[in-house]
Amino acid sequence: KIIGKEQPHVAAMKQCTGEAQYTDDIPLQRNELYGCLVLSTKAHAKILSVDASPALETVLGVVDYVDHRDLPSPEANWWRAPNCDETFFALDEVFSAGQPIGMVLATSAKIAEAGARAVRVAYEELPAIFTIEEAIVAESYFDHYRYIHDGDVEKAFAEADHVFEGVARMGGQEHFYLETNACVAIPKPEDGEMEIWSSTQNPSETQAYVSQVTGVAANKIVSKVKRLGGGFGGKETRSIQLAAICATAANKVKRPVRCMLNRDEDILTSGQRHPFLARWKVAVNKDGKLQALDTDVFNNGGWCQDLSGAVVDRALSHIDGCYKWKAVHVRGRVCKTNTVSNTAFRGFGGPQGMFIAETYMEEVADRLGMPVEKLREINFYKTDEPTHFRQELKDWYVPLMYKQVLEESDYDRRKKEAEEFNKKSKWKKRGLSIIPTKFGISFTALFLNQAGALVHIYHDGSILVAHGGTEMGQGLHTKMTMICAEALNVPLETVFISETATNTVANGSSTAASASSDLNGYAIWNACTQLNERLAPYREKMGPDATMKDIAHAAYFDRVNLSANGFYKTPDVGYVWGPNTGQMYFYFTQGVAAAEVEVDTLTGDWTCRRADVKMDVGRSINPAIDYGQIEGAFVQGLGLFTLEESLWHRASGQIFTKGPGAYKIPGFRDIPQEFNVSLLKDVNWENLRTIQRSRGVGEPPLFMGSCVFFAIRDALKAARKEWGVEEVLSLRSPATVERIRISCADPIIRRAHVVSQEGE
Ligand code: LUZ
Ligand code: MOS
Repeated sequence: KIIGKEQPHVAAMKQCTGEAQYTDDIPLQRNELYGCLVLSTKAHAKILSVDASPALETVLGVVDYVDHRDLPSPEANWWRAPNCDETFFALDEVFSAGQPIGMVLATSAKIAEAGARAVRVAYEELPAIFTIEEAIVAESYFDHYRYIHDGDVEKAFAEADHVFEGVARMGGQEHFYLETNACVAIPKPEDGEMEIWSSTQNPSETQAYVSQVTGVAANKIVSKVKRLGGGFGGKETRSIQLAAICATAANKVKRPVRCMLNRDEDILTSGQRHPFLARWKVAVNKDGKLQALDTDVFNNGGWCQDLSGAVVDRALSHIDGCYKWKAVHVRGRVCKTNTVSNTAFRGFGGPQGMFIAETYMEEVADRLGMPVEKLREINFYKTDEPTHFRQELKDWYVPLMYKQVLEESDYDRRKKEAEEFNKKSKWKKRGLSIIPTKFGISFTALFLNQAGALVHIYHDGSILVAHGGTEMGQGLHTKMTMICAEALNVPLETVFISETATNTVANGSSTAASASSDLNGYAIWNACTQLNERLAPYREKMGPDATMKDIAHAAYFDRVNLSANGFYKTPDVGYVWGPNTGQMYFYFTQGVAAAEVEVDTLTGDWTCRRADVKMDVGRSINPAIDYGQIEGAFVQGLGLFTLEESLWHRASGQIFTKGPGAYKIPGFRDIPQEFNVSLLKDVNWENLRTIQRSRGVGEPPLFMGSCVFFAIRDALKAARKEWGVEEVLSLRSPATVERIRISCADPIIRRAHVVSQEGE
């Protein structure tokens, strides 16, 4: 029995020692050139002229300049189905700073960079907008409008005791994977073949667009990745921009082209998590029972759509939090602005939807004068109750985990202690919060819920597995190796996964949506089932002591096919927007987290004294990996809601926070001082039909980090009470030290007269 064991990440040692190979570690190719992007420096402008001659004529070592004119056709420039509303290379207008215009090719990275700087671009600036608020005023939206409507909303509002309104606002997040986007495009001598190595979550879409920009059919393009140094959604689609540009360049000069973005370039060009704004209206009764929710949700898509529509869709489906409503009407729009194109980021709108939910829960509780912990508890869904998109909650353990976390974290006692502390402490305030989560597992685009695998047994008994998923540190290959080893009943060490490549497994989906263990795991399982059928006669004949080497050897000499192709598609799912029918998600991964913070109200600085996280990940395939995912996601969520803030120069539209100097990701000091993580045990998952009844784990814990934000809000309420401020606190995310300091509302800050310039 291998599945379910704590097993170290198969590449852990290699990654620690530096032995592990990433895209830019591929040895220098013969004749290779290095590329450097020429990027728009304007947020919105007409391009009057681009003059590459200073680069080509004065910088020694510059070989060529590549732009849209080097594509096989004008159509080849347009990408990102189904909207195809963006170009790989800018034409005569740029819509965002950081939009690629061209690429300079040179004999070294340094020379390419000097060459890119020498390219002269003349612009005529046009008006630009950056924020959601500006887009709403200008009615600048993409052509994507979706809603979920369930129950009689008008009636529920008319009959409820109270109607409360508010605005929830949260900022985006830079992915800040350790490995920036990187690519090596290697043209082959014959038939236009090309090999493309790209640090991508999406080798198949990379292949498709490399095929498009080189004008060669997909069967001659091989897209590969061994591992990524982190993706987090940032390489679900955006990596293709660089890959297609490198491929265009390599195709033009018929030489290998390499480019690995530096941190500035990566942040300037690759997009972030979507900022969100929601105008919510809640009908609630005196007893705290939620009645109806009516909300307009907006996200900032940036200059082109990318995945923004799907992101706002997922927010709409998570805006109920974990709470039962009589009636819901929520509407989602994507704002078109002149920022970089925002994209998938771990959670994909789910955390934003649930942040809106917990924001209205907090403010409704304050207005009712009820503890928010109580408001949450009395409104939890019960088992089998349907969500607003009419999916019954099976194997529903949020209420149970809520009780367990309250008990295990000694929540009530610590809450009382914090209140005592706050009475005695004037400038330091403590706060606690407990937050539930449910995260729907499945791509909302039905066709993406499929995966393939290829399993070879060599007749020395060793096994090579290929599947459609990419390894980005999350441990997918570890889990897949375990599944294969158990399915074939062989030792773990005899199973190997080398890389993800489009010539072994075709038509894969991006490694995303927390579904890759489910999807690829079953594809591998299905391939192994076929092999087991073929090997059964040998196993029977040779007895239980026969090794795979013995068995495979015998089968090989009997001319048995020792390779199998497996496939899996998620059953049952298929939601229809509008009529609100069909199943949206295969299941929900669930969790509850509690946190305690202490805030220094004079500086806005704070520390998380303790956090307790419990997740229902079903029967884990590998608890060691899952603990790592939960801890990592929690801290990444903590960063999202409290530390990380992207800032833009208003005049130029350029991102100011281009690196670790200006953009703060969590460090060691930001990890909770006491951090307790546990998995839900001793329940049945009767309805789960995944491998061993495990649940996807990649994204669901991220929202749990928000309990630190809401604990800060709790501490701020104590701080404001000190000064007699009764007004309900509308705290936007991220709760940076500046925002915390301002929200303390003490006489010092009131004298400072801080006025928000953010256009609230
Ligand atoms: N990507 C996507 C995702 O294309 N569709 C989704 O529903 C999704 N969900 C989570 C993360 N990535
Ligand atoms: Mo993702 S946000 O599952 O790439």
